[in-house]
Amino acid sequence: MKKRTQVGIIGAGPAGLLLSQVLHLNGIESIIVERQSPEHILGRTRAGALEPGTVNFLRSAGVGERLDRECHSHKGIEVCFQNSRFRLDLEELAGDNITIYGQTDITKDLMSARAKLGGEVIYNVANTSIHDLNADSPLIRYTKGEEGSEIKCDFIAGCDGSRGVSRESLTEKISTNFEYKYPYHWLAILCESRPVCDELLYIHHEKGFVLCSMRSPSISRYAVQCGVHDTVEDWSEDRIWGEISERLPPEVATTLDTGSCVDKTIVPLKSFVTEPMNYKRLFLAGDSAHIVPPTGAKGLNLACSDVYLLSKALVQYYKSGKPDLLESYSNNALERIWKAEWFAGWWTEILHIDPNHNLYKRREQIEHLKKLSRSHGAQMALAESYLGKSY
Ligand code: RFL
Ligand code: PHB
Repeated sequence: MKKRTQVGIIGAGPAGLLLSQVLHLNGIESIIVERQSPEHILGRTRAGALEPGTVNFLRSAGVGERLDRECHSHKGIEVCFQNSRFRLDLEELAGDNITIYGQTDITKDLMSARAKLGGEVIYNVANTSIHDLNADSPLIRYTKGEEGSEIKCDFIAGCDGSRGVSRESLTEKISTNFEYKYPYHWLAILCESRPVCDELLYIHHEKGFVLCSMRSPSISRYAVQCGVHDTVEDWSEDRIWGEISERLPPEVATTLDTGSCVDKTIVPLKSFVTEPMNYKRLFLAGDSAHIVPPTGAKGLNLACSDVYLLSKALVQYYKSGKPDLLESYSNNALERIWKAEWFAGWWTEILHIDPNHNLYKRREQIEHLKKLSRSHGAQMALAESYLGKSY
């Protein structure tokens, strides 16, 4: 089958769906091709913490209604190390809140918004490939079942995440990849239990980092630092609760509600950026162009800010014929991306235990955390980065 569209989008994660939605609201047509089924995509537990700018953008894209009704707004975060605990009042330090609303719910809302407006999303495709990038109308080819198809496009948006095909097409042409792998992973769990804290809790502990988060008053989200060779099978529920309990401050551990885990995933921690993010008529957005370690909660927020910039550039091009925002897309997006990469890497490294560190380096981490606990200036800088305000 042969099709024609203005913007061909590869990937129906948050970046691809949001781009297609915003383009539609501006009168630009698109078709999304997606490797997985909608059920598979909605079965992935991922991000949860949204910056104020992301929430506003989602509202403007017409998917804010359920978010506003069901989200949890946090005015602060807490940090624990050794025997101390301090709170960063985000509202007082940087004038805003962090919003907790799961990526699964955002994706669900975007899928139904696209369906309501007649958006074309082709799920369960295989063998996606990109062709004719040097021509005026590049092609996306794919197969669905036995049938091979192609979509002729004005532009291709590569929103196919960290394991897609778009980045490879770009790397082959011009891009440079920057990568750093951290010497530890996360065991991330979602469980049916009361959260231990009303706000997010980031814990530096000599046995390893723990993050306590939540999705609702009866669903908790935890991330536990584990080894790079650990598998999900190494972590029984008894072991998970034992480790979390040991790493929590004693007064919090006594309130730990140990429900059953509905999802358990090992998450490698990696920083990655590809530069530039476009070649001719192919533009990358989201995890296809960059990966941040999840400690800073920046991945989904960056995917949304890429889509904000790319949709603005495409709208300008179709409304006025001017290509300047498309030409500056990569530089504009990378400004924000590198700031978020730096923040996510820094926050990761002061909170986790590096197995290769000597005692001096560990002592240095404690001094850093002490400074954060006492210095208003240091707290303000952290709050601004955390809320995505210093960009
Ligand atoms: P996605 O979500 O990976 O979607 C890409 C889509 O492309 C499809 N695809 C293809 N389709 C067609 N042909 C191909 N060849 C294809 N190859 C791939 C895939 O099936 C998929 O559906 O990328 P996108 O849209 O860029 O969104 C990025 C976010 O998913 C990611 O950055 C966040 O989840 C990262 N992240 C967090 N971000 C935050 O902002 N706040 C957080 O609190 C946060 N916590 C997290 C996270 C990521 C985590 N994991 C599991 C990596 C917590 C965790 C544990
Ligand atoms: C989450 O709830 O998934 C979450 C929250 C904060 C983070 C990372 C992940 O820093």
